Amino acid sequence: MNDIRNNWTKEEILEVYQTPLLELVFRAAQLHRKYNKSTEVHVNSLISIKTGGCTEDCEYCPQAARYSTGVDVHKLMTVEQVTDLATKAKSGGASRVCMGAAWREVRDNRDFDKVVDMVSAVNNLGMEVCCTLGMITEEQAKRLSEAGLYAYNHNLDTSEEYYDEIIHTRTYDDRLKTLENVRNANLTVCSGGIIGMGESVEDRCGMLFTLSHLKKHPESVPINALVAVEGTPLENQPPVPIWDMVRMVATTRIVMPKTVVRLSAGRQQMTLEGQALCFLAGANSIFSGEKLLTTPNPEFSEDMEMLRIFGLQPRVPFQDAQPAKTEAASH
Ligand code: SAM
Ligand code: DTB
Ligand code: SF4
Repeated sequence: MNDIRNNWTKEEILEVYQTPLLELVFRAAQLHRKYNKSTEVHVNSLISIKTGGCTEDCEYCPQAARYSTGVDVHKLMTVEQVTDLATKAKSGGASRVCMGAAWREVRDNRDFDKVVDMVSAVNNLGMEVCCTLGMITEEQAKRLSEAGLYAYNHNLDTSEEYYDEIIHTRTYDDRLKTLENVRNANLTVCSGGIIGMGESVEDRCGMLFTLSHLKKHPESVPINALVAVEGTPLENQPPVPIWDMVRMVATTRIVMPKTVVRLSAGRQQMTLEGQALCFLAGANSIFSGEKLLTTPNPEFSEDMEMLRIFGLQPRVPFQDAQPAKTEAASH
């Protein structure tokens, strides 16, 4: 049977998720080796270019203005601040920088002009650049693409059915529209979600169902374990068991064999052994560096040591890029 499919049923995905654990890991590992260079890991670094004070109501998020989480609000960074941080990330071993802003959506204003400048500056360092700025129009996405943007992240977060329980200020269709705009601008699509928000196993599989039914699978799928931040409505959620993370990673790998599966938020709470199982199950990307957007994360040196122990190598940037976007890398 063809492994790359856009016609998975919800029942099939659930059956995969519920396969006995080690069988599931083995099957995912086989597909991972068939479609990807299994010794390589994409190392990405997050820069929170605009932090906190967000108008939106996403129950997991420490940056929503309506929750008191103690996050320091910062206006948009300068291009210099971003290039400095990106340069440090590059020397730490990162090949991609993901710039995140606590915005509902992109607006055509001076702040956006500045983000466009940040994108070209980081692209000129020879790094892949990703942005996550909330909802975006096709025209805005094209502008970023022309400045050298490589990927745009916009998560579905959860299933269509569970979505309204968590996010109250924009709809699932809004999210899908943004993903369509990103695709139409010829950017690569990064979209995944969070587990541990009280959703059912069916919801986790439902999210993978929607992602796998997009016209083209996202090039990368971040799987976040909820970081339960004090002050958010989800502060008392119990930690995600490592077995759930392994199952989610393996199921994502099987449903979308070629996609880059990113072990995203929640690694600070995971053991090395737990992460090793996730890599075996097909994870091939991480966020590295002491902070995610606002919460702690393993430092570059710790992660490089982890990869060394596992016999994995950080991947060099731009291997799958279009020629136009590789210029900076070849200089
Ligand atoms: N404001 C933009 C947006 O919402 O699209 C971009 C930044 S937002 C923080 C990016 C993603 O981070 C969210 O969609 C969510 O999946 C993830 N995220 C936010 N808070 C999280 C948390 N506490 N634990 C795990 N993931 C989280
Ligand atoms: C993604 O899926 N996870 C990252 C990135 N994309 C933007 C963000 C995780 C944020 C975790 C909570 C925080 O540090 O604020
Ligand atoms: Fe704002 Fe994004 Fe956080 Fe939602 S997830 S509150 S849009 S920063």
